[in-house]
Amino acid sequence: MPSPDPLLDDPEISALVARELERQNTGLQLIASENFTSRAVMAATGSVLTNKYSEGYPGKRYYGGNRVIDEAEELARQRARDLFGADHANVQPHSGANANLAVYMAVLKPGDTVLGMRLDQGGHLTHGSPANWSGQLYRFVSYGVTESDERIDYDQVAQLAKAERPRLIVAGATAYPRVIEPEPFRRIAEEVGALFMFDAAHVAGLVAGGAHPNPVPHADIVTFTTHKTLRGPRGGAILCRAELAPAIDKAVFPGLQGGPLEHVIAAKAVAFREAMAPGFTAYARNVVDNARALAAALAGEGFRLVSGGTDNHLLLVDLRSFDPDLTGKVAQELLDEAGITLNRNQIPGDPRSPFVTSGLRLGTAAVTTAGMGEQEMAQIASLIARVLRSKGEEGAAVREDVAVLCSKFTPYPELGPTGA
Ligand code: DSN
Repeated sequence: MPSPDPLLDDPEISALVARELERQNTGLQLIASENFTSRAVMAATGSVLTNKYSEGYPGKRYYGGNRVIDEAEELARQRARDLFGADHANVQPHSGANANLAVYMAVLKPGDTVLGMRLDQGGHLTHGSPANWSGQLYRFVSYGVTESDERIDYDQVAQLAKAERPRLIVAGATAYPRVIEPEPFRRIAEEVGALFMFDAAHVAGLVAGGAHPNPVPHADIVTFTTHKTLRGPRGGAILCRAELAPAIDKAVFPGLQGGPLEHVIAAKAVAFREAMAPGFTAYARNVVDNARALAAALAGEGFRLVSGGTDNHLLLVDLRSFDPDLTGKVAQELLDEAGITLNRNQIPGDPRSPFVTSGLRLGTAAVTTAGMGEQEMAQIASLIARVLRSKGEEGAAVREDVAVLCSKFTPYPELGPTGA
């Protein structure tokens, strides 16, 4: 007799899922790249679509039996095109990193010059870090933020572009709290005859909800992930101009990946539909309003905000004004003990290593999905300050207060112990 919840047949994994559900329901999830998906997204991810091999694309597969899968993937592609107003969508990349690699494979030759934002200024590993294949295969030249206002130095981008004549200019970031304007990048790319790629991994949901400018009309290629502000399943996608579509598709498959994850692609389609619903505009606006409120409250507690605040879903905190000896690593660990989950992050010009850091990165996408508003942001700032001011002494007491706060904003109150 099968059990009502099949995962219970595996006691070890079901116990771990139950513990993770408890952690997500009872703690503050402030990792800027995370969110809580809908149950519909999770249902598609856990569906029979996981059983099918479907190398190729709708209408052109290498295995039989793909009539239904073709319809599901075509629906995902259509919804992605409609959501962002793009000519072409490839929804197969397993991740944002794969999406970026596929673009580089499609439009570059090894050794080609590319401009990208430096990791320690807010960029991403795949924007040319020497530790990543992007920095090893291609000749990345990095731009950063100005010292004065810690915002993207568009003059530096223009100067580097003129001097280096890159084949591709990459915009986008993982730890940059301000709007990234696509137009200046477009103009610079046109001036030097470069292609322009916008990595919208972090802000895709803000773009979909109308809270941030849409890069699609300006960029030749836009990559994004589906699981951050967009609130879909874990994965990546690529949008591009029609003439680049054959090269992009060829780079994703057979260039980089094998069988696509059609259950995840169906879940991406679900998320795209959810992002087209009227409520998503209010969600995107609330994410930004909450980030601003959290930034203001943290400033009130004595933390310095990199660039003075935020325009998007994330904030970067410079801990040194609060406590010159407190590192990002220690702060992250103390807050983790108190049920407040976030990540340490280098700040521009950070004297400490990426493993230690002087900063913290916080995001409001998940807590906003859970229903929190500006009042709760003020409470969160005060809880964070209590933990760090007491050097963890008050961690246990704060853990209890966090649980009380989260009990009013539980993301998955209706799920059973194994998440089914
Ligand atoms: N790991 C993601 C983030 O946290 O921003 C980027 O890949």
